[in-house]
Amino acid sequence: MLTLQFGQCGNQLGHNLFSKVISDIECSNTGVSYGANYEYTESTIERWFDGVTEYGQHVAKAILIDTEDKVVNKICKNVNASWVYQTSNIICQSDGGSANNWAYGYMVNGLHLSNAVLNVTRQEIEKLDHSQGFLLLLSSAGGTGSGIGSYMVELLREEYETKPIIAAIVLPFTFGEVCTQNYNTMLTLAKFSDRADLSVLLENEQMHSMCTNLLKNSNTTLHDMNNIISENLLAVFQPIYNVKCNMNFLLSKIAAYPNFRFVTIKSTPHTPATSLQYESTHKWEIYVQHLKQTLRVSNLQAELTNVQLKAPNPTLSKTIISHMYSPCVSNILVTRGKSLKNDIINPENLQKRHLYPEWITLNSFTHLHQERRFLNRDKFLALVSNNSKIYRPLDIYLDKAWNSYKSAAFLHQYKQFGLEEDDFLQAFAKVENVVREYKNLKSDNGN
Ligand SMILES: Nc1nc2c(ncn2[C@@H]2O[C@H](COP(=O)(O)OP(=O)(O)OP(=O)(O)O)[C@@H](O)[C@H]2O)c(=O)[nH]1
Ligand SMILES: [Mg+2]
Repeated sequence: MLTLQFGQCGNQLGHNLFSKVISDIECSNTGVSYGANYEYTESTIERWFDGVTEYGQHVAKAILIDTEDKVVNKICKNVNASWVYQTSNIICQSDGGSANNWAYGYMVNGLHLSNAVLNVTRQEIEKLDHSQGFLLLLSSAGGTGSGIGSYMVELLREEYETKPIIAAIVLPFTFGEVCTQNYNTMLTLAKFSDRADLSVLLENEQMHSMCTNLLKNSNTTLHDMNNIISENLLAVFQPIYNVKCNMNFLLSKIAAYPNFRFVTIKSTPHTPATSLQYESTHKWEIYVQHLKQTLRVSNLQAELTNVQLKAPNPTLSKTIISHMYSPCVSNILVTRGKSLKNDIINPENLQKRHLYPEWITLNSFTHLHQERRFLNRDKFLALVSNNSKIYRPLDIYLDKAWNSYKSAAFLHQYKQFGLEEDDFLQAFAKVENVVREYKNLKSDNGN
């Protein structure tokens, strides 16, 4: 897998991700035999790294792209002894960024840097015998990640028609930050909706709430939020037992329908570092039930039903049976940790027909398991879900962007770099279409 990190967010997140990969394989209490752990470590290294330096550091299979060098310089300095980035894979100009402007990123900087990015990509792909595809990391709100990311996803799709492209797109807080973030998000989602095979949407607002509510972290930083995002991604991408679980396999299970290529990842348990030693581990069924609850249709009291912000609760999970669930195109449940005779993993709850529309016949549910402990936890579960709820955040950005567009706010900033009204209208139409498709999903029970 070749990772392309774009802009501040993509680069900081990528750095966090690779560091966590190393922490995962360096964990001493693996819960499995020497041989099983050896195999896990080997396939982890094969997936994320390419060779070692003369000092024995693993070299990340990654390309770093930015239009200002502050972040890239910082993360390259901050690499611990076990791994490094390849300096020739850093494509960075020191021009002060893309000014939170998708058009500047796409039309100017994308054009300017794309040849360099493609050349390094080609070299990397040639080196990697069975490269599985691309993982693109970016935020949709700034100018570089969103604009150059969008430019590159088009070029990569053209050049590598059949190679899987998975994007992890960080969505901004719905309030505040920068005023152009809604346009940038719209334009980015429109490009990725049909170029990437799969886009994992990661809402900063949700990550922030998880840090403050679940992890009791009152001074949440981007780094803390990246920790959760990386854990979500790695729970899915780290090796799985006994399955040829490459990107193509995952895509065939979760993104088999071209109109539905957006997913979220929910994971559990998340425990504050301070109470880790006191917290008892629940049975698997409690966690599976907890993840199912994240599929509940939220009502007006959104906070009450934002299950990700709560700890799994055995009594509650058992008593609540008849909720309305958001219709799902597909779900993948990944479980990591030991399954015991008196505590087996039964994913049946997520397999229930009522979660899926009648017309879904292909691979609606997949369960993947790995006995080896993940990041030193007894149990860790992630639910990759392609479900109707995804339309909600998209609708919010769409609405906000459309309101700005109607009053022509900030449009001149985009037009000065050659983006036309028609480009906006096409992007709106594409994202509206995605929203409509997800909104119209109906499950068997008519939800
Ligand atoms: N989760 C997370 N979000 C980030 C991080 N860095 C920035 N963001 C979010 O990303 C958005 C801003 O985009 P950046 O990635 O900073 O922008 P950029 O791609 O560098 O583009 P320009 O700076 O405009 O050239 C905002 O929504 C930030 O909240 C990070 O490390 N983690
Ligand atoms: Mg930047």
